[in-house]
Amino acid sequence: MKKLIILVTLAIVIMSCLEGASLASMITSDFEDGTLQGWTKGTPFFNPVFGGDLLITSFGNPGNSLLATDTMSGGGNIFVKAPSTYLGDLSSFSGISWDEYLPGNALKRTVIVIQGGENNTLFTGVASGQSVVNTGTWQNRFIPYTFSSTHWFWKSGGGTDSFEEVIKDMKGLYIQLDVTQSANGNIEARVDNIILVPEPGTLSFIALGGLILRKKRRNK
Ligand SMILES: [Ca+2]
Ligand SMILES: [Ca+2]
Repeated sequence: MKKLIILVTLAIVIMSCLEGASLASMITSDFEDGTLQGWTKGTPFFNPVFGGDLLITSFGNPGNSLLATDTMSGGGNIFVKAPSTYLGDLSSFSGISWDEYLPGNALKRTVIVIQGGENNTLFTGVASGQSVVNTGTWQNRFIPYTFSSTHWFWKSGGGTDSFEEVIKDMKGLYIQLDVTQSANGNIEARVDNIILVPEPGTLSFIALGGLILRKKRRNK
């Protein structure tokens, strides 16, 4: 009987941890509260010139989304910088996912830049299908947090940390939103549902935890 009590207590402790983990492991920005949710203007490069503005509009996927406008002739480095919840040791995450909506005059798609490691090394991340500009609909973009030569490009002039070192110690995540040639109030890319995607293993672990929890609640 004593053994059973210990086992049940242990199970409850593990399940409470799982409940916490499921909340902590889904880092998402959906802009539904009408704020930038910690995203700020910023560029990963030296002498940064941020030639635009960031707005929350009701044109989202669904609800609200983050929109960048170009306010400088010739355009600037219109990057949006992630809050700290997207940074740190990301080696246990599968990758980063976001939805983009491009204006009709877009010439390119959104890309990301990550910065990290001892030397603040920079890598540019490109999702699949970069050559095709899909306008008029929301499109999902995903980049894995494991190295592949089709997705990741070392930024010349940046540091010399390996890709793995950067992923283990990420200090900056930026999304490039300048997708058109024109400037001066021009509408650039919109983004929504920026998700730090957990490993499939973590997901099934969370799903299993959820199942156990539901069963526990039903049995109450
Ligand atoms: Ca939204
Ligand atoms: Ca532009």
